[in-house]
Parts: sequence; structure tokens; C-alpha cells
Amino acid sequence: MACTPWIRAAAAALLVAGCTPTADTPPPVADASADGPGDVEPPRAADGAPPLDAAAPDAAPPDAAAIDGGPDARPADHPLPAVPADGPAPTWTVEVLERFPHDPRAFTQGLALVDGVLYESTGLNGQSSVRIVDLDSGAVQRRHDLDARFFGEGLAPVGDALIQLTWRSQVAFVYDRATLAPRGERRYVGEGWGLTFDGRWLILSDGTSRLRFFDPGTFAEQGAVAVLDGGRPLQRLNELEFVDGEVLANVWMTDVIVRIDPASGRVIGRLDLSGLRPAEVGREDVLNGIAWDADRRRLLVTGKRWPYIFSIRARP
Ligand SMILES: [Ca+2]
Repeated sequence: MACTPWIRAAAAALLVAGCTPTADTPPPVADASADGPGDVEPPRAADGAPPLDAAAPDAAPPDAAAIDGGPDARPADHPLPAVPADGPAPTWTVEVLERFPHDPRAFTQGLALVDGVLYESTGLNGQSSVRIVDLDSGAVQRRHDLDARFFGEGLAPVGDALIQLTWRSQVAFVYDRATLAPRGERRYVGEGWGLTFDGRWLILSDGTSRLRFFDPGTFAEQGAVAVLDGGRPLQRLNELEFVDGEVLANVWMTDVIVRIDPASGRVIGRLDLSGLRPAEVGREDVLNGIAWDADRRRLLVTGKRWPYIFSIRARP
């Protein structure tokens, strides 16, 4: 087991056994909205406490090579190309590699895949759920429905637990990842939109341009970073996915997924998925849902009430 003491403590708080953090990540930094790109303050906790690294001596340095390490930094079959070290963020079109059926009633708000198992969170009051889905057939193998008071949002696996946000209820639900049996709740302030786990921190979007970092065990907020696209705050960040050192984010009501450096908040690239939206879906049934299959290096995307999940890669 590769757990650090910090992770073990967080895992214990979640009753998580056998956690295997998969990535090292830059520590969260304070909100950098007043700063331009490349001019971000040194890492510090949101409450002005000493740098997080001081409280977490096992913290690893930022894994910058995974983001902009040049053409040899990633395998040739990686669906996300290397990003230029400087200059404007590129936009790539994408090609579909595989197409899978998807429940057209699922108002997708969160998608994640770990150990070959696909997990989905759906939204809308009275229709919200957390699911285990067979990717190849689209069959829902397990499902837990939320009380109609709750509107399900982002979803992230952490060890053998699943954590699901709610939109405005300021509560996150914790489940057993294998059975979807409820394990408890965590409180947070503000809206919940997207959620992903970088191996150390939960990363949360709330519909603004911020990415917020939370302790997965206590849900204590550790800091935040403002996402800047060409120097301007990028609002409406929605479903998230951590992929090899970067954060992918749906931008609500667009056909675009942005690639974000979570250390600086800088948008380092965009994927244009405008060709994927099925003709039969409604106006609010937008692109939303990104899952990274680390074992098979597949990038899966879908949308709200879309009849398909697609495996894609950027066109070089
Ligand atoms: Ca996701």
C-alpha cells in the first residue's frame, strides 16, 4: 500500500480501507482571482494558516512534467496531447474511438471510473441517484435513489468510498463504493457542481470560476484557485475529472471541456466536442460527465440524458 500517513488519516475518517492514491498534486493555493496567470501567490491555506506543506510533510512536489513536459511526457496513445509550455492555450477537436449505450433518462452530473467500474451521479429533484453502470451495455447494475429534497451533483471515488455532492443542500453523501450503502454525510458551504479526487484532495467546482480543495476525510476546505482562461476568470465550471496532473472541466451550457493546471488555475487547452451532441436531446441536456479510465487510458464523456457515452481523444 502506498498510503501516506496523511492519506491514512483521511481514509480512516472515511472508514476507507486499502486506499491507493494514484497521483501527486500541487497543493491548493489561495484564491488567485486578483492575480494574473503566472503571478500566483505561494501556497497557503484559505484561513491564512501556515503553508499546507508544513502540515503535511509527505506532500510531493507538483507533477508539472505530466502537464507540460514536452512530447515525451506521455505515451503515444494518450488521448490528451502534450501542451505547449507557453503561448495561447490550444483548442483541439476530438475523434470518437468507441460508443456505448447510456440511459437517456440519466441527467448526468457526475461520472467516474475506477478499477474498471463506472459510477454515475444523476440530478434533478425526485430523479437523483448514484449508480454503478456496466459501460459496455449501459445497464444500471446498482442504484441508490436520493430523497426528493436533494439534487445530485458531482461524484468522486476515494478509496473504497464514493462521495456525491448535492447542488444547494450543502451536504455530500458518502457511500460504500461496492454496494452503494450509505456511510454518512459531510457538510460544506456553498453550491456543489463538479467533484474529482487527485489522490490527495477532493477538488470541487461550484458554478463559479473557482476550484476548491477539500480534505476527503473531514471535508475541511483547504484552499481554492481561480481558473483563468487567457487571464479572464472562466465561470460555470461543472463536472470535473483529474487526469495525470491536470483537471478537465465541463463548462456549463457549452460543448467545451477545458484542461486546467490545478496549481495555477490556468486553462492550458480546450477540447471542442460540438460534434458529439445528439440531435434528439433537449436544450438543457448539455455535455456533462467526464471519466478517466486510467488502466486503459480511455477518456469517456457523455451529457445529460444523452443516449451514448463516448470514448474520445484529441485530434493531434
Ligand atoms: Ca468526473
